[in-house]
Amino acid sequence: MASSLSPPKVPMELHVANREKLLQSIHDHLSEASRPLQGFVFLQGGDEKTRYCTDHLELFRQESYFAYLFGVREPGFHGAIDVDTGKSILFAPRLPAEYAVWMGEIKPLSYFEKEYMVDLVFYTDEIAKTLHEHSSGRGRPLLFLLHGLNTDSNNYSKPAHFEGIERFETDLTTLHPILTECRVIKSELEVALIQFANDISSEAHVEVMRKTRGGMKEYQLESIFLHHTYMYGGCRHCSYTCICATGENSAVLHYGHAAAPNDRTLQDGDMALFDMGAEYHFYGSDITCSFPVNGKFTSDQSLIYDAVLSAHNAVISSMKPGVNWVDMHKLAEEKILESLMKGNILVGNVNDMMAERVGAVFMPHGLGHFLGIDTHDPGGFPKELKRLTEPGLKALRTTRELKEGMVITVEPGCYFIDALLTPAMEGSKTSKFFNHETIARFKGFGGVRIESDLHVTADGCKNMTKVPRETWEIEAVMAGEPWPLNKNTDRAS
Ligand SMILES: [Mn+2]
Repeated sequence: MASSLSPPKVPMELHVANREKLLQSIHDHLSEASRPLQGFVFLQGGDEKTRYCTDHLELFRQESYFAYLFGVREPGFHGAIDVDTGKSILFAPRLPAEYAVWMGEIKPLSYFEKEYMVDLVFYTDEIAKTLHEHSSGRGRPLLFLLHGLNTDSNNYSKPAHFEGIERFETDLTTLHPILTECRVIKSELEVALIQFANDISSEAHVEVMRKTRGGMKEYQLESIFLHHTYMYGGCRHCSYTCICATGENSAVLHYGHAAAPNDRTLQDGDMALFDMGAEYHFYGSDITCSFPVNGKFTSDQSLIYDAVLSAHNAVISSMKPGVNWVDMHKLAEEKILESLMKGNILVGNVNDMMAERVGAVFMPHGLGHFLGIDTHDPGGFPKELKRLTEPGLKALRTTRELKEGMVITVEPGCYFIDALLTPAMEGSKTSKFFNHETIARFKGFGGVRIESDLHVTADGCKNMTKVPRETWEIEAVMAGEPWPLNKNTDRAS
């Protein structure tokens, strides 16, 4: 199948607006602290890397905070925003004449000024001089540098460095929390890019579903996804490494890495769990579809799938500004536990199970995370919020209340992971909840995850992901029905 989509024009106004938003937030912060509205926000873009000791250049992807503010695709840049005047300045690397021989045209500074809609462009060897000349205050100019913790990776962003920085005052604490918070609430232009990444990725997921057959290799489905999103969406990058897990691999949460490279042969009767999302102009998508490899759900597969779908749908129906994400995680757990009770996998009382954290045995990961320029977009834990410590809840990437303009994934899952099931089934407080006989049937089942990307609106949320979700929709699409389904086959309408 070809595609109904084509890559949209990228509006650089998006980054102008991002800079204006940051400037306003910094002004508010400085005014509140009775500090002068002076100095420069100063960031260093990413640098190109070679493969180990070789001259093989790895494909460059811009650092995310720099991408947010400037949208610059090329490596080796620095960028400044004058806090006083709001003027934006880019610093481009001065390329050697040889560059034109091997890499192509050396673009003039005026090109970057126009392309990235900034006020001024200089070379990176002119940073100190330029900032001194444009500084409005007396004494050494102040630089607001980016330094702070990424609460998902536990890594720190590296503050900018350049020759002559010792002739400036530096502030390492103000910028990071403010800029991170700017990224949490998406503008309409940002949402449009995330929507395109969702549209092309949704279409690619459907294409993968249609082509899945027993006997294929997992990487062949990965390849179909990559081809579709690149061929028709111009998406050169994915938001993350594709997880193409089938059979018991679907219980390996981050399957697909170099040591587990999507290389299993699909068997008739397997469940597939495909977690794949394309990125378009830095903005990503994060989508998981689970379905039977042979296109027909068995009753056990429907039982687990519908348990997860009921959690997915219940959360989406409850989401709106003011709702706390921990409550949404618990709602998802409750729905899954209720379904597993109905399916005779668990016995007892859901509240008692919740108190013993039985939900985390089946869903050890968090319900979802912010999505934007990073798959795990930052801002989940502003400094007043702490991570929780209980099983399952401790894996949450945010415990915040929802706000209008957030984009967050909803990705409940139910997995049969021996490393979690065995101790829970043997534990003195939890053993009684498990129907040991029924559970034996699910050994090697793997797991199900259903993941959509949600945009929080003024009074609810909008699902940006458009893939078949009901079991009958999946079966129809895998049997060759068009997607979206025709009205007469769409039982929901
Ligand atoms: Mn995700």
